[in-house]
Amino acid sequence: MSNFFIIMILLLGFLITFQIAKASEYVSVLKGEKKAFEQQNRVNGFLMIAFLVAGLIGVYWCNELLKGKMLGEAASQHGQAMDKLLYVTLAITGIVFFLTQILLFWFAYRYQYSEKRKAYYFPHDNRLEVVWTAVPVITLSILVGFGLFYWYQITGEAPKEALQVEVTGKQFSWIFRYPGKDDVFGKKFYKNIDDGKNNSLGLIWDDPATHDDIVVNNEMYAVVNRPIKLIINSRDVIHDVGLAAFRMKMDAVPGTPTTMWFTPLYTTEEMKKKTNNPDFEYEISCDQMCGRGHYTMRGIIKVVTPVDFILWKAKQKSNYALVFPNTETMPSKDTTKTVAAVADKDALSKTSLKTN
Ligand SMILES: [Cu+2]
Repeated sequence: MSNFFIIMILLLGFLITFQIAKASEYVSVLKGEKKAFEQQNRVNGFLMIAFLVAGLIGVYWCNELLKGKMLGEAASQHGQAMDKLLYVTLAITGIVFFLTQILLFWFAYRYQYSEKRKAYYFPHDNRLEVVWTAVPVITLSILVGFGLFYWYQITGEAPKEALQVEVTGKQFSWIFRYPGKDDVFGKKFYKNIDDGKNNSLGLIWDDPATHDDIVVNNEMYAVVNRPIKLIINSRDVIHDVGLAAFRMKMDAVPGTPTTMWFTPLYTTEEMKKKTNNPDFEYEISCDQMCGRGHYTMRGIIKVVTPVDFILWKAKQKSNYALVFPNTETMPSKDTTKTVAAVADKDALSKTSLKTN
């Protein structure tokens, strides 16, 4: 029904515009072509200025409306660098925007038709062409260059001391895995995934390196001022790890692990004070429409002090210990490496091969 009304309104609008155009045509016949043409020119000139002023007021209004509603200060080193880049880009494009828009509409008004003026014939100038091509090319190349520099940094090699966390998206939640004391992620295989048997990642229990792996749902722990490297996977469809407060974002693609690393600058507690919001939490959102429950894919990242992190980790039981409560859980480091070397690379997930 509402579609019908929309179509009717559009049709009516079209008819009205058509009738007005027709009426103004009759008026011009009555008044004489020349006079009508001059009047139309004046009206158009005035409309140009009106549009410019209304547009600039609109820009100011939007700015006032959204002031303070933007994300707060970036909470990672990379995020702060990227914010700076964004502000520089906004400043440059902003200046160009105001200059070109004001000139565009002002010229259209100022140089409207006049009997007393003859247009200066100016068809082409090579120097001008070079200038207005080269200046944007150089400016944009510099901006894109900086963007690429930061991109390669966050997707590149993480510092040695980085905390490694495997993030797996699934419909519709996040699974986080920490390597245990051996600092090695045990092998996994997607056909082993069995939520009923408490093996949401498909860990291979024959690989001793899996025995101390800690698997937690929807709440991840990170250490303040320590780089953290995320190894990102998906169990089903494409998801996207969105970390707005850290200005980070990376697709979670089934079968193709992606990585990114960053350094959190403030603990969750510090952010609560900074933002004046006692309920503040670092959020991990799914930034890729992934199905019916997409909006529920909200995870939490707790950024804590190194001591709190050790305490938290000590309290966690390994996934293996949850599945086999009566078995010894700590494999020695040597066995882990042997198994990793012998493992069949095709059948096993490549993620687990990435140790450091
Ligand atoms: Cu998702």
